[in-house]
Amino acid sequence: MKQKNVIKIECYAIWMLFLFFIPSITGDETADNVTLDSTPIILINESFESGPTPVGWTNTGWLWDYYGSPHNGSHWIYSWAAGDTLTSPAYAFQLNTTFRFWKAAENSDNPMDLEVYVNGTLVWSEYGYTHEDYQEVVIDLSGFTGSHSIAITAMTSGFYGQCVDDLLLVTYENQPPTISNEYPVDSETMVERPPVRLSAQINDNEGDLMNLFIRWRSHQGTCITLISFNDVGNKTYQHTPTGNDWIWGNTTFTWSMNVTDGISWTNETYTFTTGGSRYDVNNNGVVNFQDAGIVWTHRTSIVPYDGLYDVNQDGQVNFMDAGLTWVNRD
Ligand SMILES: [Ca+2]
Ligand SMILES: [Ca+2]
Ligand SMILES: [Ca+2]
Ligand SMILES: [Ca+2]
Repeated sequence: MKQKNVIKIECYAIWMLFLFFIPSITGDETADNVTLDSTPIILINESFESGPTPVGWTNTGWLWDYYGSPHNGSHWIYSWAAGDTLTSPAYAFQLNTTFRFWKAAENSDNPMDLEVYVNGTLVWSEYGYTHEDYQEVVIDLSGFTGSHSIAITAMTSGFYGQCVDDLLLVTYENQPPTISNEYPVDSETMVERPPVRLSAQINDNEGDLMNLFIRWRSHQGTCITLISFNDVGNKTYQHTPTGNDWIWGNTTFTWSMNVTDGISWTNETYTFTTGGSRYDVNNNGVVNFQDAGIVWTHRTSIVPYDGLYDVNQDGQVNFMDAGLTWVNRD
């Protein structure tokens, strides 16, 4: 078995001086653009190194705790063949994900290559490095959100290999968007018909751009998107209802705001009930012979949506609807 260099006293002394005189370097630069109340989530840390290959990982060729000295702690991983690949299981990347590790070449006369992939995309590489001392690699993965695996591929030359130690994968908890100040206010009654708007304010604490869908449940019971907004910021957004779909009197409408910041969804469902009567089909505030006549006129309607005249909601417009309208006149 090959022997590694022992602790270098001079490096240790320099490091201690560095810490003593420049304490500000201990700040965590990964948190630069994270709001203060974001919670860090450690996905991979030292406990990963309890090897052999942890459950869920795929390992072709890397060895555990075999050659060389660890950077820190008691374990590390070691590659001595070209193309050894270590692949993590999928982790949920939220905000400002950062992957760090320390690497060292076993022998400065034998250049090493190292590559890091996220879901098969090369995100970092270094070719021909020869440093026998451990050096830290910090990879900003903030461009990745969702479920991803990380792969580390080593390419070594000759008999010597390379060590990787102290893997650290950190992400920050995302705060989902919020929805507030809906109009019409949830459960409101006597709402004018059609309502002047369906609106609500959306907000994302981290300032993430959002995709928003304003939807409703149609009279046929189908969920329909009324309008959508892509890559928008904190503001009030609205749909303006028009047409017969929105002027039934004394009817409860169900609608929703569905918003995502690309990581989390927030969904709110609201109802409101219109004022007036179902039989006031011309929406003029009274139910009289005119309404009954309009319903009768539409009894064989084949227009795409004739639900307005289907006052008994049985799926067709016929003499019964006209009769009911007449019976219910003011
Ligand atoms: Ca370690
Ligand atoms: Ca967010
Ligand atoms: Ca009327
Ligand atoms: Ca009917």
